[in-house]
Amino acid sequence: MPPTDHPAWQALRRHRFELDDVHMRDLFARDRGRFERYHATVGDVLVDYSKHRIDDTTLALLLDLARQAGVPRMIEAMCTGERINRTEDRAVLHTALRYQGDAAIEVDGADVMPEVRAVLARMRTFSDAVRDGAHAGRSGRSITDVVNIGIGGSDLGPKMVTTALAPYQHERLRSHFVSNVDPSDIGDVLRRVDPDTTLFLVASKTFTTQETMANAHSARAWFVERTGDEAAVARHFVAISTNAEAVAAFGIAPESTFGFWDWVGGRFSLWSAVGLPIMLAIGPERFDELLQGAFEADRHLRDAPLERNVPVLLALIGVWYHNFWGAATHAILPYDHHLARFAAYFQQADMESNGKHVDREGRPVGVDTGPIVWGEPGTNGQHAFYQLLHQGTRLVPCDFLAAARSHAPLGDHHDMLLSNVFAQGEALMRGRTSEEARAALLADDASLADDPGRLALLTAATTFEGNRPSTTFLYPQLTPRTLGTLIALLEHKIFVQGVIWNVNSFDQMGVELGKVLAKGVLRDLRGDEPVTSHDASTNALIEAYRRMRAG
Ligand code: G6Q
Repeated sequence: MPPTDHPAWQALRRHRFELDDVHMRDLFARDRGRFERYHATVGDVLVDYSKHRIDDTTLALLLDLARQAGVPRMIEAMCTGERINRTEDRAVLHTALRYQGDAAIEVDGADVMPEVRAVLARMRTFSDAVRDGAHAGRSGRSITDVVNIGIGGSDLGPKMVTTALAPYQHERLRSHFVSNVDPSDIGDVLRRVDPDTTLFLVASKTFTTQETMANAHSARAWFVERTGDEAAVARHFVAISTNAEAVAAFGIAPESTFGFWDWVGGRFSLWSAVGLPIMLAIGPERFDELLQGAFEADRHLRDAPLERNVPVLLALIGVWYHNFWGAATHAILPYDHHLARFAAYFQQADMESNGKHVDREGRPVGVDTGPIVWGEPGTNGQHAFYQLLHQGTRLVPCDFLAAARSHAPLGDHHDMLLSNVFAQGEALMRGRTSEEARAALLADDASLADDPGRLALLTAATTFEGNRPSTTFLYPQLTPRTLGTLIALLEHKIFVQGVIWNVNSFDQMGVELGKVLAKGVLRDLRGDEPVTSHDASTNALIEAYRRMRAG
């Protein structure tokens, strides 16, 4: 059913106008129990969703919407292996990759868990061997550098998690990630590594992606040229893929191949063999903790009642802003430096999943779907784009993330960091009234009272309307387990939003289009005939490129 047909959607439209003139500052002032009611804990992650333009009526209506959209049924459908990815006719079972129980999870009547566990076991054996030096390079020296070659889902997850868990990194192993077909990317990495002690992981679900295959071929050519040892490719190259045939054609043997399955979407694959660079970096035990943390969130998604279900609540609050308040974007602002790639990761997870214009039946979806997701770590962002968050004309719901303990304590740095994140959430919510602004200006410079024009100008400029929403995620420390919980909670939020909008969150036709388009243009770049097959702009750009390239 189109989302707007749900009675709750219509009720929310009316309710939104009731909240038009309501300020969160007043909601907090008249309700001492607001935080108590509007926060929850999953694993060791505290989620504060009290700084939102919501009251009990809003939540009740949003929960009605979730029920009317069939969220509970779709959660079960996903977790039990139904083919909910209808366009690709696939199950969606990243939850099986981190499942810690002993029940069967079936796709078409076959339990996938034995295979999941078998691949994990092989990954553990291999990781241990590389980490303890038993799997050495061709000259007998231990591996020092691991280069993951992959793009999109085969890059962002492993890179984000490896960066996030840098404090757990094996002391001998350095991790590198090559994704872009821009030769500068692989060039920068190859300049820094020694072929004798480098392990390449070629990660591609399809093993046909242009960028990844180009980088993999270039890495292999570089390796053979430097070592003159074709036979050593087997020791230095590993494949991670669902396409065993293409891997074999590339020349990587089955014993160096780690498989996964079509029911693992690229952007949800870090929990599969695609996570091998993570396991190499942090070790199998820590990788298990990452899976356990995610499982905690999976269990919560399935078991928690809707009204206490954090991914469901976060999804609904997002829908509330995007569809009823006109918010087009969503900012992810980690006050946790190692989460530098967290926003980039969720930019893909969200925008690729819910950037859809037709619903699950192929009809125009009729409402705005996925938000534009963006963000940078704090406090850096404060000195850059926060101006717009505080005083711009647009509404930007924000997610703040912060750990109570740093992995690298230093003086009172961490307290300073946390004082910033709390102050930002509070300032966005409270704002500053013109009376407060005026009083502050006069307290600073009493002579302004003699210049009413300037006082009015400065008062207007230093007034903050506030009422700007944020969710805060607070956790004791960024451990593998906590990170697993955080990622899975936000993955599920995206899924639930897709259910509300009735879109298929698990295909990515726009990505596939990009893969096809570039191939046609590449043929033209290689030729020297006049280019006429595109629009005038593209034809001219291709010809200009050819001239500039020539010299
Ligand atoms: C993810 C997307 C996309 C994909 C890359 C790489 O969900 O489908 O980002 O991961 O295009 O694809 P391969 O892993 O097949 O190389």
